[in-house]
Amino acid sequence: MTPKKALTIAGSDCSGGAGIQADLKTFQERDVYGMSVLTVMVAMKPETWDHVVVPVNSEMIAEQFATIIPGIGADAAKTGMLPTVDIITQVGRLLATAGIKRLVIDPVMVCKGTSQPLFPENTEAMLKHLLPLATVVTPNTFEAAQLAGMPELKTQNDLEEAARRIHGHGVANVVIKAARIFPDQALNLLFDGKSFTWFDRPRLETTWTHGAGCTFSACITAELAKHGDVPSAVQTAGDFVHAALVESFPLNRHVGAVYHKAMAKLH
Ligand code: PXL
Repeated sequence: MTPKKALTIAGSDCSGGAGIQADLKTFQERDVYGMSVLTVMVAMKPETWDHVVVPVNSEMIAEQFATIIPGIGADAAKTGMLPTVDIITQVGRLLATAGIKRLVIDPVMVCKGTSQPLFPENTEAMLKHLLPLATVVTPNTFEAAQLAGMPELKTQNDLEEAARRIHGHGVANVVIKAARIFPDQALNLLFDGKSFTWFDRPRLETTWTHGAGCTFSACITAELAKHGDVPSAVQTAGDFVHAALVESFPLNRHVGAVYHKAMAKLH
């Protein structure tokens, strides 16, 4: 049987935990055929884990995209790290005419292990060029606050207000990941413009969380590629990341990654 196909438009995390590496591993685990458009390369200094970030040039982004749309076709797509306003704008224009029915925007603004947010003007560009096209947007609480124009999200009411504001930018479904702001719970909030659905899991005490966000949005993308509905995709992605976090492991003294194979091993 021909598998469903999913595309990630994202950066390379050469450490293997996040970025396109996480996305392709997750697509494989969820039984969809994975394809990629690389937007940026990220390397890390071994002593400090400071990130070195080199964007891919726009001609090559366009060539990769054309390979897939119209060259192959995709049942669903996601975006991850888009390093500049120009690249966000370009990817938005490419997606606007691509006719991809199921699109997940992961508004990556910061890498775990570094506190350096990507540029604030990127937030504006994402709101303008990407959110109106999206089936689902998956910010964490920091990203949600930026997108919503709120200083900080601390309560469930704050999260609902942020979801309402983000939904106002034209995205069909907002999923806010609140893994860190409540003491015992990892909550995900889904807002479809009408109702709020809360997904409640016990919070895991691990510092090896690298790749959790990319893996979550990739799993939603894979489930949508298989024509799953949005609430089921969010549920499966939460289960997938929870399992991957239970078996997360250190890569070195700076960082540890989620284990993408964990859910498959449970069955
Ligand atoms: O985890 C966010 C992230 C996304 N994409 C790439 C990254 C990182 C963090 O390191 O390198 C390519």
